[in-house]
Amino acid sequence: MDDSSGKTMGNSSAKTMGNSSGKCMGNSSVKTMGDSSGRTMDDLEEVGKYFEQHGIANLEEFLKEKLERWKDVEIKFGITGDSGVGKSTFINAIRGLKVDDEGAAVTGVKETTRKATAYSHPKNDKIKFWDLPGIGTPNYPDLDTYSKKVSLERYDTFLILTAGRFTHNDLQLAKRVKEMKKSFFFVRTKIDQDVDNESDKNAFNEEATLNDIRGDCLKNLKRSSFGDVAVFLVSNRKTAKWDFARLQEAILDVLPLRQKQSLTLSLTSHSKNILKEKVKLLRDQIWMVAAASAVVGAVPFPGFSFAIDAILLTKEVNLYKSQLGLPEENSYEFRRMTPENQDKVHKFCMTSAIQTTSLVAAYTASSAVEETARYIPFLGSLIAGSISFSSTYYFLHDCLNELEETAMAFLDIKSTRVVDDYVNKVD
Ligand SMILES: Nc1nc2c(ncn2[C@@H]2O[C@H](COP(=O)(O)OP(=O)(O)O)[C@@H](O)[C@H]2O)c(=O)[nH]1
Ligand SMILES: [Mg+2]
Repeated sequence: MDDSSGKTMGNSSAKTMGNSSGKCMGNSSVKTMGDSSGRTMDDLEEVGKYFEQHGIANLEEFLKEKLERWKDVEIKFGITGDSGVGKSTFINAIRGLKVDDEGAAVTGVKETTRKATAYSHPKNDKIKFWDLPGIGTPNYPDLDTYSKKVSLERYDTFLILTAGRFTHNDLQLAKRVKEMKKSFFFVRTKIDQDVDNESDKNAFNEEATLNDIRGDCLKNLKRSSFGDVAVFLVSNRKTAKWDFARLQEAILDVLPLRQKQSLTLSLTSHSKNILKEKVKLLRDQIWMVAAASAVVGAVPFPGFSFAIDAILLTKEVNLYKSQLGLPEENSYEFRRMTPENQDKVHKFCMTSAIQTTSLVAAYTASSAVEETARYIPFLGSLIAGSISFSSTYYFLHDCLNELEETAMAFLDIKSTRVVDDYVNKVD
C-alpha cells in the first residue's frame, strides 16, 4: 500500500471509531472518493474526436458501447486469513449474496490445505474475489512459497481477515504486499459475536467494547510496525452495522479511477456514501445517454417536436432504479415505502415509448440550454444544440435527483429496520 492510501484508511477510521451504524460513518470518504470530472473530460474529448472524424454516423453505437465499458474493467481481490475467520462469508456479503443463494461460496467448511478459489461478482463477472488459503496452512511453510503459490502479484488489493488477533504470518504477508506497492486492509470479522457476548454484562457499552477490540488489534499491529493503518471491524452477518460499508468505501478509494467506477456500479449500496458515489457516476454519464438518444432524433414522434430513443431512456431509468437499490413495483419492499416515495418510483415507470416521450416532453420548455451548450465543442451543435439533447439531459438529471432522494429515504428505512431488529434481539 502506498502512503496516501494508508492515510486515507487511517483518517477515516479514526473519525468513525466506535460508531455503530452506517448513519454515523462520516463524510470523509465522499471527499476522498475521487473526482470523476477528469474522466468526464477524457470521455468528452474521446467522443469529440470520434465525432470530428466520423460525423454523426454510428455515434449512437459508439456512445452505447462506451456506456457499457465499465463492465470490462477487471479487478482481482485477494481475500486471505486462516480457516474459519469468515472469508467465504465475507465474499458472499460483499457480493450481496446470502449463503443459500445460488452461486454463493460455501461457508463453514473445514479446510486446511486447499487451493485459491475465485468468485465472480454477480453483477459483473470481471470482478473476482479470490478466496486464498491462510498463510499459516501447512502447504506454505514460508512467505516466499506462499507468494509464489498463490501468485500474489496477480491481485489488485488484499483483504487480510481475522476473527481474533492477526497472526505473525498475516503481518508478514501485509509487509510483502506493501513492498509490492499494493493496497491491503486489515479486517476483524465476527464483531456481532463479540458484541453479543459482552451484552450480557451489566455494564455493557457497545462503544467501549468496540474500542477495546480496535485497541487490541492496533496494539497487535503496532508491534509489527503497522502503526498508522486502519482495522475494519465488521460483521458479515450485519453488513449495515459497524465498518462494513466504510470498508467498501475505503476499497473504492484505493482503486484506480476506472476500477473504482466499475466496482461502485457493481456494489450493493449499504451506505449513503456509496449511494452518492453511484449517483455521481450516473450523473456524469447523462450527457452520453442524451447524445446517443438525440442522434436517433431523425424521425419525430407524432405530436412532439423532438424525437428520442425511448428504449435507451427506459433502460437508463431502470438502471438508476436498480443501481440505487429501489425495489420493483409491487414487491414486498416496495409496499414498505411511504406512499410519497412509491409515487416517485411510479412516476418513472415507463412502459411504453409514448409514455417515455411524454415524460421527456415536459422538459422541452426548459430554458437552461446554456448548461448543455458546454457540450457543443465536443458534440457539435447538431446534437448538443438540439431540443432532444437538452430535454433528455434535463429529464435524466431530474429523474436521477428524485430517485436519489427516494433511495436515501429508503436506505434510512432499511438501516433503521436492521438496527431495530438488532436492538430487539439484544433486549
Ligand atoms: N457471527 C458471525 N459469524 C460469522 C461471520 N463471518 C463468518 N461467520 C461464520 O463463521 C463460520 C466460518 O465462516 P467461513 O466464511 O466459512 O470462514 P472461512 O473458512 O474463512 O471461509 C461460518 O459458520 C460462518 O457463518 C460474522 O461476521 N459473524
Ligand atoms: Mg471458506
